[in-house]
Amino acid sequence: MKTELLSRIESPFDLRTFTDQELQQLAGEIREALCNVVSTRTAHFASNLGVVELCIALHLVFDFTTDRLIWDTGHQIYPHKLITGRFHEFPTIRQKGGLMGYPNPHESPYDLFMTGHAGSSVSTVLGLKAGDDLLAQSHRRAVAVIGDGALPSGIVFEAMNNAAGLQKDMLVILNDNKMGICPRVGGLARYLDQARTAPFYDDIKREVSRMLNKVPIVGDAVERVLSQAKDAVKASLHGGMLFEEMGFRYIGPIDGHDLKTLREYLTMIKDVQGPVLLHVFTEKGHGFAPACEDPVRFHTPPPFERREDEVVAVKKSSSRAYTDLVSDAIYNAMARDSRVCVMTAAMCEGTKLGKIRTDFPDRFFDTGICEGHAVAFAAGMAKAGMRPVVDIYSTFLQRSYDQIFQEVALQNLPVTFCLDRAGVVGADGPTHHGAYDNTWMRVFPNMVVMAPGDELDVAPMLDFSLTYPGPVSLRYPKTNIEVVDRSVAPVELGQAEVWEWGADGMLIAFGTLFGTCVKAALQLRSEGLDVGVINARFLKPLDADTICRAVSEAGFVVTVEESALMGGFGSAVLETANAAGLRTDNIHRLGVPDRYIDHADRSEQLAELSLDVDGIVSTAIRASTRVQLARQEESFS
Ligand SMILES: Cc1ncc(C[n+]2csc(CCOP(=O)(O)OP(=O)(O)O)c2C)c(N)n1
Repeated sequence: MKTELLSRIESPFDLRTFTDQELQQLAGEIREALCNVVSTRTAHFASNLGVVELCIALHLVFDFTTDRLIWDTGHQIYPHKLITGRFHEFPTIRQKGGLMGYPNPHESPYDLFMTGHAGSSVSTVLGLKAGDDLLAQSHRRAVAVIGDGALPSGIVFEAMNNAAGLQKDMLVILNDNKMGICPRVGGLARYLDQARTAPFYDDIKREVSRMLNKVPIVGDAVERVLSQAKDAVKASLHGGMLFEEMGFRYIGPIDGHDLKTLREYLTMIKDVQGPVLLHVFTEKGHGFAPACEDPVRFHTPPPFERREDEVVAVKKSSSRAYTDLVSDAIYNAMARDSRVCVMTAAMCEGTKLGKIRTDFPDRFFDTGICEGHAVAFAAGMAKAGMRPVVDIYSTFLQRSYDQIFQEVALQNLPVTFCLDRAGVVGADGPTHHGAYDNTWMRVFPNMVVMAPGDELDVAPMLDFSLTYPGPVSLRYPKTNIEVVDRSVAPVELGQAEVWEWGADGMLIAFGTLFGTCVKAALQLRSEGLDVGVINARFLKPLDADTICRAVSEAGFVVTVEESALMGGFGSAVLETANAAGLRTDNIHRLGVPDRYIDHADRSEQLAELSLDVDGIVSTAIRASTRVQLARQEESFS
């Protein structure tokens, strides 16, 4: 791989020694480095290809050892990592012990926040600026780069409103590539589309660049350029100058792949007072034709083989995941019942709702990256008599916690929450684990909380949720489906399913680790311990009879969940046993402890948490040993 310049960069200051031609070469080398690594593993790709020039220009014009830079979401951070001293580690990205696929302050002072959720950059940059001002650090400039997909998030407008009110000196760069993961949707999308087509823009660009080239770009001249640009933009956007009206100075749009223009504009506006929005047009996948042609697929492609600028093969997986089953179950429910509709928050691809979008366009709703709105919107639909399914990753649903509480649970409305990626998620790491929903869902009165034990539970649970007269949360992890050999009991509210009883111990699984528990029980039996397994199915209402029987009759109980231990399923078992007056010292809980779990393969993470067969077996053996020692002590005394 040709990375002559890239390999010489130790800090972004090295860029300043490069000629214009070398900077162009550097952009090519960064794309080459991205292609080489991303082709070997699933990782963010097209978004990174699209910000190469913008990233170089930012580091040339600003000094981010003192100035502040936040890449919204953080999935487009790879070029930034490459030029902030992490080129040599880059091949380790998203692997256990290697670089994270998102900004990580533990890796570099150039990464300020560990993020992976969209929309918060403008708020944090405003906070940095306000803090710096109060701490006599006003010289520190503040920059947020936000995509047009993240822009409609409510929090962005909260922050812009606040920034305009405070009139803080800060720069928001709108990286407009017409895409979220899928093509952008909604009214703001249409608004931005107008800027692409407005013929008048060419004139503004010509005029602004003429002035930039002609006049010394300081003081009054800058003001003149900016106000002319503003008037021109106002006219071209049919009087709807959203950003200007909100109190931001709007500049652009400019070509985000033209390094010279980017540098000129950034240099011109970096010391402009008050909040400024620079509108930059980029192309998702720029510089790698297959990614430009299919940016949806190349947002996070599976490993692929390439020859030069061509993809010759993409590694395909034939296995089906829980996501596939849930999407099929929703599809079937929609086919049966015209009241069933589905909401996604810009994650149609990830939640595999594409066929539903095509076949039921009037009952498929993509709200954009607006989880809070999606939930309140579903509440309205439920109140109107529909049966909405909110299909959102567990981690992103956190954004809508208050709407789950007030608009849904408090009103006892029949909304089904499908929590995808609930559990550990592998290479995305701490920002993306769906590790907390057991805890936060179960605390709301009216909420039913359930999880399928295996493939056979999925459709019956989804169907159950659509007949239940209140809110239901259904969680499932990012993994391939599994079937546990058994005669399946029907899904009934608050009923667990007993695989087999065991006198020495019982493993109680909430979720798809049921199969792992069965394997562990079989291994324990082969080692002489009589261990049984329960597929809990419901965390709320918990099957108190079955759980209490296990706690009182078996020597020990191990609860197994892919979620935070604090307040989760195991806690519910402890609470139930305690309320029934049972002893609880024989209950052992496996799950996610009170710390963040680093990125790694999902299987590595499960092993680290003792949520694999070995971990469950050794926990059970330790529990059994304790029981035996206690019995011996009792017999001696
Ligand atoms: C709160 C939240 N919801 C959903 C996602 C999943 N997600 C990751 S990137 C992305 C698209 C972002 O689009 P945009 O901001 O335009 O950036 P681009 O990839 O186009 O550069 C989405 C929906 C997320 N990271 N955070």
